[in-house]
Amino acid sequence: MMTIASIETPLEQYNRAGYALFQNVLDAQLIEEAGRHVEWLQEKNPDLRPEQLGHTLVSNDPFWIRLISDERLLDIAEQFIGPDIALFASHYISKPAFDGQPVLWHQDGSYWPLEPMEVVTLWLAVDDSLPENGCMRVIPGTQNETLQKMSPRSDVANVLGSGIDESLVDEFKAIDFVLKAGGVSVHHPNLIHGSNANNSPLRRCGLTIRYIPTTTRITAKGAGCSFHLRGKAVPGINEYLPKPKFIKGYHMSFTGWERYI
Ligand SMILES: O=C(O)CCC(=O)C(=O)O
Repeated sequence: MMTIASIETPLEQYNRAGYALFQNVLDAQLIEEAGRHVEWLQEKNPDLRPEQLGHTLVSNDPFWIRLISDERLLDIAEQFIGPDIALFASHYISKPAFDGQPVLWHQDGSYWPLEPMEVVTLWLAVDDSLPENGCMRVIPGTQNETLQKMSPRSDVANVLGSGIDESLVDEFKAIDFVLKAGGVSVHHPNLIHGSNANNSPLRRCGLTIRYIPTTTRITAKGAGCSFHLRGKAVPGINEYLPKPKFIKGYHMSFTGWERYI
């Protein structure tokens, strides 16, 4: 008897396990620019730890908008949230060599003022991301659990300053997201996930990008950086920011900056 192997689509895997992985999404030149962007941001913001580059820095940064608007990333987001897409938030979490802070176990949706909680995260590997340098780890299947309250945590230096009650986390079930630079992972807002400290000689930088369908309302002013990126906006749901204009000598130069003047 012949058996036909069934191959899950990324969406089927996401619905079953809460995540999907895509290798070789962005090309080496754009990833090199993203790596240079992180260094440029660090120079401009010496008071911020490199795990904290995001939020207010995004809206006036043409390269950032160019990167998160890349059609290859939007094509992935569209598989999970449909064709009408906006940005809610984006952060680089760049863990320096030997000194990268952990992200404690958490559920993203517990932090977010979104109604309904329809949102998908794409996590773009700017560096190779491995267990040694603190890659993302997830507990598969926990996307079906309800959102818990996150508790403040200062017993260990960590990126979020908070996390989920660890008695709710079955760490034996954790899997590592191993990605080459240019690869992308996708995860659900209820999925329990985190990452270990980086004590290795290799930087581990990832860019989190939170995409929402244009039917999702951002309910707190100033909570994100909302740009309309693809498809139709829904009148009365969100106000979207205008794309920033490139200013030579002020912004980081990048391939295609001419499209932002
Ligand atoms: O970059 C990391 O280590 C964690 C990322 C994360 O928690 C997220 O994207 O929600």
